[in-house]
Amino acid sequence: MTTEHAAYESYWMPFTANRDYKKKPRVIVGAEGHYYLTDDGRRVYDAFSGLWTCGLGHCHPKIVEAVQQQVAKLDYAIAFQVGHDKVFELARQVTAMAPEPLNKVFFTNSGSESVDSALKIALAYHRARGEGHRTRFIGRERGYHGVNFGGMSVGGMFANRKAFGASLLPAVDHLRHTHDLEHNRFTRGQPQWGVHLAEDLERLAALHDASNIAAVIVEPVPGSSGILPPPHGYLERLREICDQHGILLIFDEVITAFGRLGEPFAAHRFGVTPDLITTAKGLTNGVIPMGAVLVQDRIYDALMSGPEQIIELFHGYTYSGHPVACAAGLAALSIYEEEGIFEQVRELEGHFEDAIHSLADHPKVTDVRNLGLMGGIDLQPREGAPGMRGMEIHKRCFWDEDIVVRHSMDLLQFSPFLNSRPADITMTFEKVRKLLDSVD
Ligand code: PXG
Repeated sequence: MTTEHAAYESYWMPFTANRDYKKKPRVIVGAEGHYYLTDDGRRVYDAFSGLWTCGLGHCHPKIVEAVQQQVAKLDYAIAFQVGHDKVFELARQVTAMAPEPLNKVFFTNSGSESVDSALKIALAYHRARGEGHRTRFIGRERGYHGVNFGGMSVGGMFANRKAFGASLLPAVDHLRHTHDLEHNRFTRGQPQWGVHLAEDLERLAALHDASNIAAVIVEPVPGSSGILPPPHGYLERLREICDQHGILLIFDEVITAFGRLGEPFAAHRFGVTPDLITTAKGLTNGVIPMGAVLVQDRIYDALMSGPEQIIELFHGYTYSGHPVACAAGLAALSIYEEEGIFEQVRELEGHFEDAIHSLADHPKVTDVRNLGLMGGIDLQPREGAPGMRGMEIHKRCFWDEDIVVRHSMDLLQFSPFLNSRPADITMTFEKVRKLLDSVD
């Protein structure tokens, strides 16, 4: 360790085991392409591309340049009742990339804010149409929709619900999740089994009466809770049921948008068009915090009523559409296109699938799942010490193998760069295998 222990004490780290971390901090001081540079002078390969954020690699020269120029030209512009050139251009480009008719976009600063904004837009939409009784939201078990109160309420992560369950939104229910090891263990890509689980929405629509339900929110492929590709036909069926009952369908694409599945949005990959899409992360390649909610025209139009001088949606953030974030976003979008990033992902997907499933035979591995460039490996938890095996692999990857591998308890998660070198994907899983062999 190159710095004094006391230097780490002031910072309360997010989603981190603070006391354990501060005993031996893992500190990054720079980044270059597919590598982090550590405070002890090592180059560490980033097998999680940030936190699903930096699919184009770190410090991409075009984004760096765009941000540098923008911050010197317009550092901030008042966001309410005044606009600036870059935000209109980014809105135009991001909606052009989205499926029709999602032609309107509301900007936020994170995935959590995108989710809470989308829920509020759903309520406002129904109210504007005279259906103010539609106040209930349906999420899904094992869903992750960020950490704000709306997102936590519709989310289905038990740790969040354990800590904050008593203070969540009241009118929320959850679909069953689609993960079933008995039927789907070691599935490559989307499972064949499980389309019938979409019928759970019919059950909840009957229970609560569909006319009280504002929206259903799901991640097309749940990420944080384990990379759970949807069964074939499942999202299509959710769409049908929502249409039958006038319920809005929200896809939370904070992870899946901007190429993770080889398409601009998961909606394209699955051929299912939601009413709203929430995004963040890849929108700016993680360079400047930014999120977005894309909505269908009819949702925006429904709210454009009443006196023209009155604010239609009482919602917004000081930093909505921040000019420097917009510059990063515009640069990122141009790279997705110019460098043929989505095609690269489609070409890499098969290699990634083979590489991650090469660990399926390991005795400490209980399941492997993948879709696009998203992958998860469940490890057999150590007897009486859940999460410890995953934590040890993460630490040993960082210290001994010069690679960042993300873990959540005993789940190892993989989010390779969208422009990965195939050899680096192979290397990632060779290193993980080596450590699986050597850890207890
Ligand atoms: N929705 C989804 C689907 C997400 O994955 C959020 C909302 C919240 O975004 P913000 O920007 O508020 O963090 C997320 C975030 C992991 C991991 O290890 C996943 C996220 C964040 C950090 C780690 O899978 N997703």
